[in-house]
Amino acid sequence: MPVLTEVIGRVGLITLNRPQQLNALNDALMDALGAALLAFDADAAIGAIVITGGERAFAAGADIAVMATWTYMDVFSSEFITRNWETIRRVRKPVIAAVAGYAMGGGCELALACDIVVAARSARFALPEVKLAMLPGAGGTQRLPRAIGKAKAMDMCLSARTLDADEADRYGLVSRVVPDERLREDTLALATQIAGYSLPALMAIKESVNRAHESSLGEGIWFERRQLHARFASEDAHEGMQAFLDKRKPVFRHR
Ligand code: CO8
Repeated sequence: MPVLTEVIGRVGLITLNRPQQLNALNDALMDALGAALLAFDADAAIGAIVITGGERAFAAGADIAVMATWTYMDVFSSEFITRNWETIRRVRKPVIAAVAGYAMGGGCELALACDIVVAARSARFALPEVKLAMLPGAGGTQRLPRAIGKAKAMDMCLSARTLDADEADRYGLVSRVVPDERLREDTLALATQIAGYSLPALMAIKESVNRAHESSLGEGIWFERRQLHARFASEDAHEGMQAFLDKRKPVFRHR
């Protein structure tokens, strides 16, 4: 099985599972990942999703052994990237990457496609495609500059520079850094916390933050404002505010 799935409370955990190849992302793995993401996204019992790898590698990138013989027509006609990477963009629930070891090439891009990245101290991030005379083609040239700015992104893309966890944290590529032995526990605790909030609120927030990357500031502000107005149609929002005033824990109906 190229990915393993587990349900822990309201969290759907997906583990990339090609350890011998450092979780290199072949089509079978990406198809399985897409199917697992869509299944958790559709499951009312799940409020947040975690994607993780192994101790040595989150994922070392696209499977070079497979790609080496592909032609232009192979990738064009099979819709390489589009076919299974667009699935990740369709997921409406929060997705957290829990990264230990190598997150290289497509592995780094997979982390960048997640909403929150929790890095273990051992995490190493790089886009080394230039060494293969390739380019970061799973969103890397677009998401990385938006995450860390042009100067750092150009450095990583053009020189294949590797960032350790602290550098990645400082530059804004990751959300938090934790000791390796706490990666699973801390990420699950974070996901459990998030999964306890009102799901429509989480989805509206995710859509709004993502819109920041896809529109002008003016358009993004308008989108956010309409999302805010829509919150006033939500029972959960009224419950959340009333619970604050009553000094009690909110009981959300839509999780
Ligand atoms: N593809 C296929 N096999 C891989 C890959 C890979 N990306 N990375 C590692 N492996 C395999 C190795 O071939 C080796 O196999 P074997 O034991 O049969 O020889 C095994 O995994 C262990 O790897 P190493 O022996 O190399 O382990 P080291 O600890 O010495 O080195 C590194 C670890 C530094 C991560 C090294 O393996 C490495 O540099 N890997 C390649 C990293 C890379 O270049 N990634 C970018 C790939 S291109 C890409 O991602 C394009 C993105 C756009 C498309 C995304 C679509 C999914």
